[in-house]
Amino acid sequence: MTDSIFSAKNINEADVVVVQAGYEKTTSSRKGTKNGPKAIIKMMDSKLELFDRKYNIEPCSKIKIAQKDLGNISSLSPEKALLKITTECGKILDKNKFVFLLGGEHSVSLGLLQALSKKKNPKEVTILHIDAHCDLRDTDADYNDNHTNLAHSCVMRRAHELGYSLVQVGIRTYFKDEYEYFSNPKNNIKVWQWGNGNKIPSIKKILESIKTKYVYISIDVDGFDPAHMPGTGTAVQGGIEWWYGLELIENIIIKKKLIGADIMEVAPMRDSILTEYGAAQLCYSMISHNFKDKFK
Ligand SMILES: [Mn+2]
Repeated sequence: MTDSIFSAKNINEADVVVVQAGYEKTTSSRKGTKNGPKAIIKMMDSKLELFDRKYNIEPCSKIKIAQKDLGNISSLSPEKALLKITTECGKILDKNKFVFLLGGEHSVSLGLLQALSKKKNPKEVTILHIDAHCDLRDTDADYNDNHTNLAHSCVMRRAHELGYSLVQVGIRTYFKDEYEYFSNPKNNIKVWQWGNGNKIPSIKKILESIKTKYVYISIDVDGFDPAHMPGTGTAVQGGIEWWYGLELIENIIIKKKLIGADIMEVAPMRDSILTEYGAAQLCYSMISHNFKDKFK
């Protein structure tokens, strides 16, 4: 048998479960996020080096990593898909496993965030949200006649309503109502914008803007520059540089307490594996940082 990052035979013996939720219903531009999780898992299983050049070890030999596919859920309504993802993530959390969720459109994140909210008070948790977009719409009615409040563009608004604090990084486009929402001091949302005259913030500054000990990291791959992550639905120029992004994520995981994470909106392209390969690297290195105490 060839070596694999997925070193746990089943969920019961795992430290981490990588959950595939290839849900796609409400995306507005280029389609294909339903194929994201499978493509990322394939990279982790067959293309990524097992060896980590920061820790000089094969992390998967020390961390038991399992994966679970929620199957074809794109035929479900947004409400039913959310219930399914919340329930399935909840079952894994009940076994005291770390859940790493792969989407799918960004609305998928809400399932894990809802499941986690039953284990830990969201008021004690900050979501570090990497994205080109705020995803703070109340509904998608401004661009969708068949509107819903569970669209991918609404996910952080729903998470904020659950009580989570928000620190957004890489933001470079938003709708008027989103601007008004995050600008309202009462909502207490920190938005680190890219472009529009803003200097790239130091990682120290971003860390200081996270006021809680517990953190959840939600990555929309379009937060990164499209040079690094081209395969996504709504790419925007001028995003987060690759090594900066990796260093930011590493620092947050090492200095805070990570309770869950996700990578969303990978929509594989015909002629480039760059996006799913990058997402696989991010996923594996985030798991490694989080469980680095096992390397001693
Ligand atoms: Mn986005």
